[in-house]
Amino acid sequence: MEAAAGPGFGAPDFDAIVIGAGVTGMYQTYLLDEAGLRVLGIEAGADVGGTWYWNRYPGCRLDTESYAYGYFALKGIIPEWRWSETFAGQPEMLRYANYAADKMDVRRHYRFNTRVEAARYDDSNSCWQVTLDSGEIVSCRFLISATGPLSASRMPDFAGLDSYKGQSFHSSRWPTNPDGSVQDIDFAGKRVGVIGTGATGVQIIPIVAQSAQELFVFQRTPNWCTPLGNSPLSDEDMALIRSRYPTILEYVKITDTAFPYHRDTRKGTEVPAEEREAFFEELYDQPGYGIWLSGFRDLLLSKESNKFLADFVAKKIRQRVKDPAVAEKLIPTDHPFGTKRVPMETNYYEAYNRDNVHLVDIREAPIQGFEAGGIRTADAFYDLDVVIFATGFDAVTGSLDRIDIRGRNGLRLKDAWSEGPSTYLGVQARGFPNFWTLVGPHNGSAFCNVGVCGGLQAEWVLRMIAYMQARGLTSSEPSERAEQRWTEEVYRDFSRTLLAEANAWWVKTTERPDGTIERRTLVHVGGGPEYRKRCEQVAYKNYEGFEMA
Ligand code: N01
Repeated sequence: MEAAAGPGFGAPDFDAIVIGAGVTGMYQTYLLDEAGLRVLGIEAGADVGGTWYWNRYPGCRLDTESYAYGYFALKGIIPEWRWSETFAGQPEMLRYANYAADKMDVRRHYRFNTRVEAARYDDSNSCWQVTLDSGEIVSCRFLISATGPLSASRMPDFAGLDSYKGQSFHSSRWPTNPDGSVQDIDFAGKRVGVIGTGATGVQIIPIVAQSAQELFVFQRTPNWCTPLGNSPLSDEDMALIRSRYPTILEYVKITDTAFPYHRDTRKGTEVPAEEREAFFEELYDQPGYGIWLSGFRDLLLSKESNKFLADFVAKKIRQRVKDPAVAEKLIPTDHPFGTKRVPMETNYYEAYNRDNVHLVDIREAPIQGFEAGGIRTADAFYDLDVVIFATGFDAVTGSLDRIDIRGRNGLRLKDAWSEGPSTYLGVQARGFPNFWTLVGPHNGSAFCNVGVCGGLQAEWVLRMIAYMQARGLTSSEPSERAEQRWTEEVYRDFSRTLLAEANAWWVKTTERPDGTIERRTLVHVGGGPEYRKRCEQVAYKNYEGFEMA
């Protein structure tokens, strides 16, 4: 269908603009094109891949079972892919993303090396005017962000950083060669610092430890980490996986996070101690997220049940780390197990048994700043050749905040969400008509296996747009009431769980003037199936809660 022109404004340049060429954005672009819309994709990187394009640090890999991620069954785009490992490494993931782009033939819709700087909604014709960093302005009716929940890197503003003479960079901006290929930094003979011990740091540290002369890990908060258990996949394994794809897809659609695990039906508090331990041992030995996602059903609801598992994992850390003082520093004391993302590790704890690896507790002796030769903490100076910032991301809203998005009457999205996001179903916000956020704030696809949940969401958004087009509707935004109810529900669901006790990346933490900490979730934690059920109910009821005109 042709997008209608408004007064004083010709037909928009495009029906839809999709921001981002990661796994979700590419798929949305493909679906829109298939449906006959004129679609433009904008991507800051030089090519497709999103997360897998930007994160090229050593050790970077998927921690979802490869075969349960992405386009494996969505529209049957690439069932033929031959995964080499249970948890594929970043180079393979990037090849996979490129192969998917070829199969969907989406590159022709994209402008690469291009950033969206601003987007302004024009109420007079229900269109968006999108300003690119080239200065060009392109217009569209439907604006869809697929900017990723973990794409806006967070670089701490340490004093003296500019004066540091060594090499330093964020983990998601690994240095590249002039031809764009990733630099294979040789750490041999080098004194290396890694700041941050989240999922990224935990992947980098054991790899760099193998070759660095000295590795200093600057840890502010330890995390509960459990073994990834990666292994190669044989031809027989792959044949079996392929034959099971339909089942795998149906299964991940019904699990809370679209990972191939479901919770044990028992409560941890009801199971005798010996049986509990045996169960934990079994989970700990399994590859992947089982220990987090197949554990007792009250893991994230009961402090008592949670402590059983936390104590078990603490015991494992003490067994694996030889120096008891180091082991104690690696055991979290500030958050229950699984209330922050559990980093999946391969020889992470063993890295601390090496003579060249040193744990620096910057909670005890904070970093005071950088000097020409390295990092000064409250009690020592660390002479460093390279510093890797594994300091995470300005998550979920960060990538949107970096674009000047203005809705009706010039309302700035960043201002509208200054106290935390307010949305309906996590896909649209009042005052910002025709703007969809895929895998965005308060959206059930962000706390999920994004490869699957982002794809399912793109399909839902396509149906909503098709619904509008079939009826000649040119604008859609949530009603005040629908948005308020959804937002309250998201916060309420979150506050009922132990997740409300941790400063995970999916939480916006604000310190109030009286010193109390307020934690507001940035994601919907009610589970994928419940989320999609709600989205389908809304769709069935003619997009109830959206005001369409
Ligand atoms: O980031 P994080 P990440 N001074 O925010 C520390 C996904 N992912 O990049 O906890 C000193 O978890 C910070 O300390 P603290 C996955 O969803 C997936 O590691 O704030 N330290 C923390 O230790 C993951 O959860 C894979 O006290 C500072 C670390 O930096 C998400 O990305 C692999 C600091 C940041 O940890 C983010 O993980 C990797 C400062 N000023 C990532 N600021 C897969 O396997 C921050 N820190 C698919």
